[in-house]
Amino acid sequence: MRLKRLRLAALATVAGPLGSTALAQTADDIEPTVPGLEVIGVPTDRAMGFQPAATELARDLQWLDGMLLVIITVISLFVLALLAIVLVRYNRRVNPTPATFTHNTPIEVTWTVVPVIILVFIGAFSLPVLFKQQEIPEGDVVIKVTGYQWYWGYEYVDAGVEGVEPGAIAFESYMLAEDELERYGYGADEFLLATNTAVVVPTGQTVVMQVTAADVIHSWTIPAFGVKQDGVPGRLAELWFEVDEGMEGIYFGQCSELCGKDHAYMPITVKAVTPAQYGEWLGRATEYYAGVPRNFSVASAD
Ligand SMILES: [Cu+2]
Repeated sequence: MRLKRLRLAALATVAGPLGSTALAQTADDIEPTVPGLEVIGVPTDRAMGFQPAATELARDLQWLDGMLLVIITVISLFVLALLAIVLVRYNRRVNPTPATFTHNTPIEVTWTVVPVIILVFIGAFSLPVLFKQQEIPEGDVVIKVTGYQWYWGYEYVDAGVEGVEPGAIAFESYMLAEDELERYGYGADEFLLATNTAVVVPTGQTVVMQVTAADVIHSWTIPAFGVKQDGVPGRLAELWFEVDEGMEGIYFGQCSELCGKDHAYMPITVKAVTPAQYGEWLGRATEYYAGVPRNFSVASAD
C-alpha cells in the first residue's frame, strides 16, 4: 500500500490526471473516514485575510494581527507625514541655508523611549498568546505525527477512549491524485490539499500533536487552528489545539518547511468531528488498522 501511494503521489506531481485503468480500486479499498463534512479550513480564490478561526488559539492570533495592523498603519502614516514635511519645508529652494546643529537631546530621548513603550505594549499582548501556544496542556487525545519525504505518518498514542491500545491506530497520509478525489468525497478544488487518510479529532477536546520527522525537517500546520510546528528528526516537539464545538468540518494544511522535491505535495487533512462520530470512527479504524480478525488465534503458531 505504501509503495502504491508513493507511486501515485509521485505520478501526480508530474502527470496530472492519470489513466484510470492502472489505478482501478474497489470502494472497499478506502480507509475508514467520516463522510459528509463541510470543508471549512481551506484557501479561497482571490480572498484576503485568514481562514475561519476554529480554535481559541487561532482567534487570539487573528485578533493580535488586527491590533498590530492598526499600530503599524499609524506608525507608517506618521513617518510618511514627517517625510512629506521634510520634502516640502526643507528642500534646497525653500530652505537654501540649512541649520548646522547635530544633536537635540529631547527628541533623541523621545525617539528612543516611545518605540520602547510601543514594543512593551505589543509584548504585553503577544507574549500571553505565545505562552498559551507553547504551554502544552494534558491532551484528551494524543497523536504522534511524523514527516517523511513526502507524506505524513500518524499514530494515535492516546486515542482518549478506553480499550484502544496505544499505536493501534496508525496510518500514512498521501496526497490524492486528481482522479481519486471524487471517490474519497472531495471536489476538484481540493486537489493538492486532500489526502487519502485524514487525522480525525473530536471537537471540544484537547488534542496534543507530537511532531517529529524521519528524514529531513518538515513542518505540520493547520492555519485555521493557528498551529504550526517543525518536525525535526530525532526530536519530539509538541503543539496543541481544541477545535470549537460547532466547528465540525474538514481543515487543510500543507508541509511548511522546504523538505525537497515533493515538498508541495504532502498536504494535511484534518477532520474535526463530534465526539460521537469520533468514537464511531475509532471503532472502524481500530479494526481496519490494527487488523483484528475475528478468528485470530495466538496459539496457531504451534
Ligand atoms: Cu515536508
